[in-house]
Amino acid sequence: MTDQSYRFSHAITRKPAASIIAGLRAVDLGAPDLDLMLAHHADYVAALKSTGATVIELDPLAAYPDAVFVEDTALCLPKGAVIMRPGAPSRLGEAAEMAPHLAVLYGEVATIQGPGFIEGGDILATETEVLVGRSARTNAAGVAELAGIISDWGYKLREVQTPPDILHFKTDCSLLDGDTVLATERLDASGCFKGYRVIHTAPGEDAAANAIRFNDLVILPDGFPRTAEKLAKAGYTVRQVGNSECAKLDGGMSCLSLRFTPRR
Ligand code: CIR
Repeated sequence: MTDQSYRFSHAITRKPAASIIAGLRAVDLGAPDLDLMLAHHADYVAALKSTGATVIELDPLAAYPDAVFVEDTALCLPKGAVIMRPGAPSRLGEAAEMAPHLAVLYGEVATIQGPGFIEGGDILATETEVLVGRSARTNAAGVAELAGIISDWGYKLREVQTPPDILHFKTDCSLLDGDTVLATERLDASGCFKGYRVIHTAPGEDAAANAIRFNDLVILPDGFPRTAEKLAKAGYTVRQVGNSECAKLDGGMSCLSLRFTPRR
């Protein structure tokens, strides 16, 4: 077991634009407050940087209201990066915006050409496999195209199902270390984590599942004290970051960055 599924030299983030108020959401919980979101975003970037990683902070992209959620635009693996093809029509153009930034670091990048769709939020890369949840944003053709690309790099892809009414697979889970995941009970009940050690989010705290392990930290959205305590008891160093505004747009900790160690 290595630590390459959670030790990263780099992260890429993108500042939210004022157009974020037009971001996609399943349920309207009111407009996000841009100033508060910017403050939370700065805390998030500071947490990433505090681990010693290089964080590339991209400028806001006003033309794409959801562009702050950079995770959905690419999959970054040690052996290569793949530009995604978002299933949300308003987000399709975001992926091409990310390509040059990853090309600088990886040398060259692969691209999902379509006609399928796939978003990074549906992909959990563990030590041994790349789990991809089919969802309203990620279809069979998108998964198949990704499988073809990464199998050439020696990775094994396993297709699973994102639960209905859940935006992305990783809305409900995150990797804590090479073989441990944090997951909601409802996702774990689907059986997709057989063979992994699973820590459940505390009852009533499902939204805590969208966390990230980034180097020595587990970065958790603020407001889920019982899950934070569970993780601390399990030996993880937990950092909580405010997420109230991104949560209005169905976003969590993983959506806000691409995390990787490029090997060229
Ligand atoms: C969307 O619906 O696409 C955005 N409002 C939220 C994207 C969250 N991204 C993620 O979970 N990886």
